[in-house]
Amino acid sequence: PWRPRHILVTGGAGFIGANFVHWVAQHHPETHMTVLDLLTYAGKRESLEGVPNNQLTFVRGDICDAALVESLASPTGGMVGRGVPPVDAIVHFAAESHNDNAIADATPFLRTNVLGTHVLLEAARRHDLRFHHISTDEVYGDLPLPGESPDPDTDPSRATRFTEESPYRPSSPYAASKAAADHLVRAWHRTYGLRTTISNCSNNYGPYQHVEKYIPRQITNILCGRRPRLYGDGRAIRDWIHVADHCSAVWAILTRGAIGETYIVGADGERSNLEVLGGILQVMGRPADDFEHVTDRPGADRRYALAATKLKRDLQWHPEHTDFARGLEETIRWYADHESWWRGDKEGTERRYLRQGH
Ligand code: NAD
Ligand code: TDX
Repeated sequence: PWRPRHILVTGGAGFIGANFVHWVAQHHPETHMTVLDLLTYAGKRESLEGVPNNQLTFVRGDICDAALVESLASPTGGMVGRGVPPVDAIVHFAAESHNDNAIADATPFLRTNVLGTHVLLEAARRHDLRFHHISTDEVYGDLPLPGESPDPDTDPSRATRFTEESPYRPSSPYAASKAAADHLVRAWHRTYGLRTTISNCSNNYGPYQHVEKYIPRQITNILCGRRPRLYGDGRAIRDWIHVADHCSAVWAILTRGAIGETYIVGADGERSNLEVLGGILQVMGRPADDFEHVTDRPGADRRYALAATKLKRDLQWHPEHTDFARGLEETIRWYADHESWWRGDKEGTERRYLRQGH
């Protein structure tokens, strides 16, 4: 089977990107990686500590910088020639990723998620690189909660879980920017024959996730002596997957996926926000009602649920970290043990939330 010899990993200092770089280092030590990351508020060089130096080149820079991207993607650019083979694939994680930030100001989301994806696609086209695009289930909009009437513009005949055939109907500015990027990738395959694949994954959890996201925010609130903050009624459902399972799925699709195809990535992890919070409070020895109710996002998505049937059937991928209680406990322990990793982000993040009423 085909194996990439040198991957350009965009956003490799972010949550999922860093987990992917560690995963590849562990499972495929023969593959070189160049990480291109702007180190925005969401990225940290430290998250890549422990990856062998001879397997990793780190470049701080912007995916919207066409000259820089060209220099890294070209067969004579970057580290190439110093014992490193030319880049043969781009795995594209870089994005503005947080819904609350997009609701406050979508400008950086359109720039990075849409224009940045275009810059990378053009470089991949010039050099005929394999291109894997990381996307989200949020492009499909949401599903009604069981027993709750669907909102008026929802088609009640829709399937009960998202599949690769679900229509695009993003509800939020972030989701709309990711949907736009997905459409560019599909068009570059159809029009120019670029060798692309797309994965649309559900909510990830695990180590190195920014404290603005739901699970790390609640864990670090408790570690700081603050109460967790639950949006709205807490009945919204997310389909949780451990980040390590997302990483193995990306590798399966990159190396064995059919060109031009989209794969849904999910691990049958549907849980309400209230249930997840209950688990965190229990593990951390707090009373079950020790949290605040705060205002929900405008237009908040109610339920995500994914059927990863195609990925399992065609590529024989299976999630391994399916014991959510255990994964949550390990994640709580990781944040307790890595306070220096997140402490510097906590105050600023909570100040931002206070301004947004969350
Ligand atoms: P993250 O916010 O933790 O990391 C994003 C990384 O991209 C950061 O390191 C940041 O510095 C970098 N970056 C941002 N703008 C950049 C630019 N212009 N140039 C170069 N680098 C830039 O995000 P994440 O949660 O790791 O998500 C990674 C990808 O996975 C995103 O494309 C996201 O849409 C997708 N995704 C995330 C989830 C999830 O649950 N977190 C689920 C499905 C899909
Ligand atoms: O403090 C909080 N309290 C709360 O109840 C926060 C930050 C969130 N929530 C709720 C909102 C959502 O229903 O928890 C749920 C999850 O929120 P986020 O962690 O912000 O994730 P979500 O909006 O579902 O998006 C995530 O999954 C899909 C990632 O951030 C996206 O990048 C990915 O595409």
